[in-house]
Amino acid sequence: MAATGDEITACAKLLDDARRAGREVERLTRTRPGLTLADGYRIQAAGVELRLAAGEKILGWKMGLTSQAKRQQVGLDSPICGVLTSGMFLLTPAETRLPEHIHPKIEPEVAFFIERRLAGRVTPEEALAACRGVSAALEIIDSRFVDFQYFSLPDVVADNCSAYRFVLGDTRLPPGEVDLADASMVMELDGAVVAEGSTRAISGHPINSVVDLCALLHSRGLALEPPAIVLAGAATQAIALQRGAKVRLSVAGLGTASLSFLA
Ligand code: OOG
Ligand code: MG
Repeated sequence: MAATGDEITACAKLLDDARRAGREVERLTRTRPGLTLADGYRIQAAGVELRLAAGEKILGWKMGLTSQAKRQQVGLDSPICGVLTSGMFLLTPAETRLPEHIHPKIEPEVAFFIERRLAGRVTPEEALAACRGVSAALEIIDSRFVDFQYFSLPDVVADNCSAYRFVLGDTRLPPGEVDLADASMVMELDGAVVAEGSTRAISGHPINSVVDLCALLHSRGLALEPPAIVLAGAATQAIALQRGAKVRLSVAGLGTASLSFLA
């Protein structure tokens, strides 16, 4: 049975308080086993409303679990989407103390800048045509749930797909000028390579993440409204991030994204 409006509001408030305090909470489905994926998206939307009420703006969407490596890492098997807001936004080179976090992890991604409305079933060509630019990106995820793993799809969706911060890279190119089919991605932590992959690992081709996002939005009666940043999802597993860490991602032909997590 779908959750009531009061339950949705209570769950959104619980997760928003946890996020703002940097405090982990039990996963929602522990005490509410009947929570559905649709409930998860309703809780996510209610959580975004709380961020808007606090003065943030919506910047776009993130896709999650678009690579096999990520799906295996968390034991879940379908792509999900969350909302990117202004409070999450960082530009390369990002230097930040990252206040109020729990157990952050970093992911190698690419970001698309969408400038035309995309609604319903779209082709990869239509998605590319709606895209003004693409850049390397890092995502810092920070699940609000105890132990990070072992959550269910309704839980992680309710928690806005663990969204915490994202860093846009130093170079933005028109998508026609980059070969995104199989560009190598190398992520270094304090100078050592910790994750290596290819843009191919992201939905077969990262633009397919935009196609899949449009389908997910359509199933909820929504469209991809411009201007929007879309994170395509991590190409590799997420790597734990400690205070003092320096991270650098380079994507072949597409520049770098970097972050110093100040101690
Ligand atoms: C869920 C978010 C996944 C990605 O890029 O696949 C994600 C999680 O792993 O906590 O952001
Ligand atoms: Mg991600």
